[in-house]
Amino acid sequence: MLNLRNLKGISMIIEKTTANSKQLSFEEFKSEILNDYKTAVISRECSKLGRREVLTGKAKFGIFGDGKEVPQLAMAKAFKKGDFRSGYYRDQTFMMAIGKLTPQEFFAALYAHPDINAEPYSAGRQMNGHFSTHSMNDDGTWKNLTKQYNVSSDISPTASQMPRLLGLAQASKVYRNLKSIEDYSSNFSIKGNEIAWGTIGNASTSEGHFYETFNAAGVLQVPMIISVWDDEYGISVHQKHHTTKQSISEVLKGFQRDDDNKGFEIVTVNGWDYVQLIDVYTKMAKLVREEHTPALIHVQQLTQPQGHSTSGSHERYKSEERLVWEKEFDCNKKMREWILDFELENNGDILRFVTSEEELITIEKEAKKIVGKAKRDAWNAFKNSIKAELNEAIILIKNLAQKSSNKNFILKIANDIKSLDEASRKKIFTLVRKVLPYIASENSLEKNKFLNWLASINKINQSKYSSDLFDESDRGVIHIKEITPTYNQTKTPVDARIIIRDNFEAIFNKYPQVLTFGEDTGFIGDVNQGLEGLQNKFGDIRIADTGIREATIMGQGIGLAMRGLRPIVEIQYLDYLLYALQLMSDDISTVRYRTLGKQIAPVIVRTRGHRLEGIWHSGSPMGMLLGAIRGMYLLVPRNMTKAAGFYNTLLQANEPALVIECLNGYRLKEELPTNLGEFTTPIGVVETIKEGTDITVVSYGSTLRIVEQVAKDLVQVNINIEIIDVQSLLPFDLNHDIVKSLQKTNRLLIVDEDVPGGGSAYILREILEKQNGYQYLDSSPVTISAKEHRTAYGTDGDYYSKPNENDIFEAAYKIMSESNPKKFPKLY
Ligand SMILES: Cc1ncc(C[n+]2csc(CCOP(=O)(O)OP(=O)(O)O)c2C)c(N)n1
Ligand SMILES: [Mg+2]
Repeated sequence: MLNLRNLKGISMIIEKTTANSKQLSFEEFKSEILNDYKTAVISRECSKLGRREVLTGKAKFGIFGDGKEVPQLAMAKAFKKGDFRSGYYRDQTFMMAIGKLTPQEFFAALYAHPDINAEPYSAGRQMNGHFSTHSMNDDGTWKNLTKQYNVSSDISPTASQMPRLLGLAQASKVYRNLKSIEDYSSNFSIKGNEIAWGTIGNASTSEGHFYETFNAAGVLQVPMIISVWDDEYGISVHQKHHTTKQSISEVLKGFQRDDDNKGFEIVTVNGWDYVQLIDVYTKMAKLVREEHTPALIHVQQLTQPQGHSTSGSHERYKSEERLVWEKEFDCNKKMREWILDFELENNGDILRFVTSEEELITIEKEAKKIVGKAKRDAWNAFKNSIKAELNEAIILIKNLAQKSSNKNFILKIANDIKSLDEASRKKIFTLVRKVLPYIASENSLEKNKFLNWLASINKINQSKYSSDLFDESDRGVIHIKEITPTYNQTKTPVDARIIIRDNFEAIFNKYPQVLTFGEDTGFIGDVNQGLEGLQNKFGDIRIADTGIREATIMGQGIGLAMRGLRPIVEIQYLDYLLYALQLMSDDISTVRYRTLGKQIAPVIVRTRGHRLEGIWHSGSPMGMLLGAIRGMYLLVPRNMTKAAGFYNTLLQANEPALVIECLNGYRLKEELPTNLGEFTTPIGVVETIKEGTDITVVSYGSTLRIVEQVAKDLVQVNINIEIIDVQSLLPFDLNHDIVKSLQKTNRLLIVDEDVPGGGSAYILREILEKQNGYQYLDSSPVTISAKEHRTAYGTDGDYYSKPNENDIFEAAYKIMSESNPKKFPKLY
């Protein structure tokens, strides 16, 4: 038995290390401490060498975890399999401590090695320090996340890891409390015992995302522990410019739970105090895991021995005094001192971790060796993978040169390639492709060989940098077959919102993993009653109200989806999606891409927009969305049956999408289908809703109803338009049906209620450039859009702001008038 005397926290180390509650021998205890120290030293050595690799030009940029090692060792001890981390770029020591980052992987990331086996976080797509683990098997099925450590893929925008953290934590709550999901949950949760661990820098707590997440977590009471790594700076800017009272834990005191109110458990601890850290982390983890109370651990007095990143030096902005203090309070140094000073009395003996400093020096030397070798191995692996391409290129180009009248020019290129000393595909292929003009008019077997090789290597290499934006397998959502709605013989027109509602009811019965939440979503069943009565039927976990906080509503969706649930996130109006758009753009749209398909977040975002009357509640900012959310599908159903069909399609696959219902369509009448929950609207497929011969009119959403009306007026003047509903802006008309219509009509009019050059410009480019539509046009293509400003309020404001029936009629007429002025004399 050990006599622990007054060493607070040590008992916690022992408790953790002896999960089966057997007493830890001093030898085991000692080896754990020394092993931790070794991890800290290896991590530091990686940071130091990493910085050198950047400064000598072998890597582009480096951001490291030096100065944050010791608290991460403590966090790793409390982190269990099944848990999730959502953190930021400082966490390399944590990753090493849980066994998910080797020094070689550290350097592979620094060099941007585009091979998932060498760089398992993003296959070189993200800068170093952006970590992740693999949630998906290669066949698209989920791994058993309860049996592994889980790290949700990091992103660079500071604090953007916070909203997602809320969802990761909420998933435990759902899995613990939702009985109907028990059969489904085995890959994702064991009774909701998993903690979601957040990490964030002190300066980044100034972001709205942080405060919004904090408040929402307090409201929801989810198992979340946020660690703030506080080094008093955010790049060069001192705490006094970031945080009221210069202390985030001080500021957040009102969130502290007490006897009367639930809230947060908030603690502070010094980041160099290994013993205290372990004490705090172990206690907090126990509390949060058992009680689902969120916690904040404010880890203070951390340092940045090498400054913020490789982009600058902290000597420029830190005082001499601060720099001296940072040296003194370096957490690794403090841990080293603690190890050397440690003495424990045991039945009259004095137990120590080391007999002399030499033992630590040996560990430090060994760490240097390990890291040095890892660096060399990572560089060689990276370089060799490219070298093979370089060698192939030289052989092919030399052979080619022998058969070319431009032999000398081509041989010079081969020599230039040979003399490249750095591993860079850019450098190799920039030169390789310069051969092309020299051989353009020549023919030889060697030329064919070269061109074939170039085509195939281009394809392989392009995929290294571009694959996995969407699910490219046959499980992708675009492969879900259309099932048309079926109807009773007796027609039953209903308010269209009934179709949405009854279809959701079918969905909730069919999929136990589906849940929906948003502002006014739960109790009243959304502002348009598309979920009316469903909370009563399915409970307030699956159909829930939230606070007014779009970013964290989206974050809930992301985190829940990453843990196997299928959230339908409701954003009340399209106009307010902007609050959440950053996360759709930075997180949802990139997650599959940035992890090479190893993580997914198949969030379905449900919102409503387009056509009401006013600056807000009538927006249709498609150009903005098209630019921001490549990586999600963007679906614009013209009615509620189509919308319901999209939800049914999306739930059969694992990809994220935004569905925009028409705000003015809920009270219009539609037929109620009988195969609710089953019929599908195919994705990436347009629908011709009226055939015609004179002009192909392409539109989507609410404007279609106006176009359909105008079509009748145009018939009166002998103009017969064909109307195509795009339905799906991303992806766009995969079968190229629009160009088939153009082959018939030879004229194109695009009607869109986005600003000029927004959605309409996108549609035009798809048709003219991608579908080669320009070659079938007899008239100049025309786009009609809204005005450049937002929609003025009221009916007249709408008339003068958005494309109206006269605008559309006159635009169609003008196209015909220009080609046949006799038959269609000018209106104006
Ligand atoms: C939204 C956003 N704004 C700015 C940046 C640029 N940036 C990167 S790190 C950083 C400072 C972060 O400081 P802190 O949160 O204290 O973390 P530390 O680096 O000190 O650990 C800034 C401003 C960013 N990545 N994201
Ligand atoms: Mg900081």
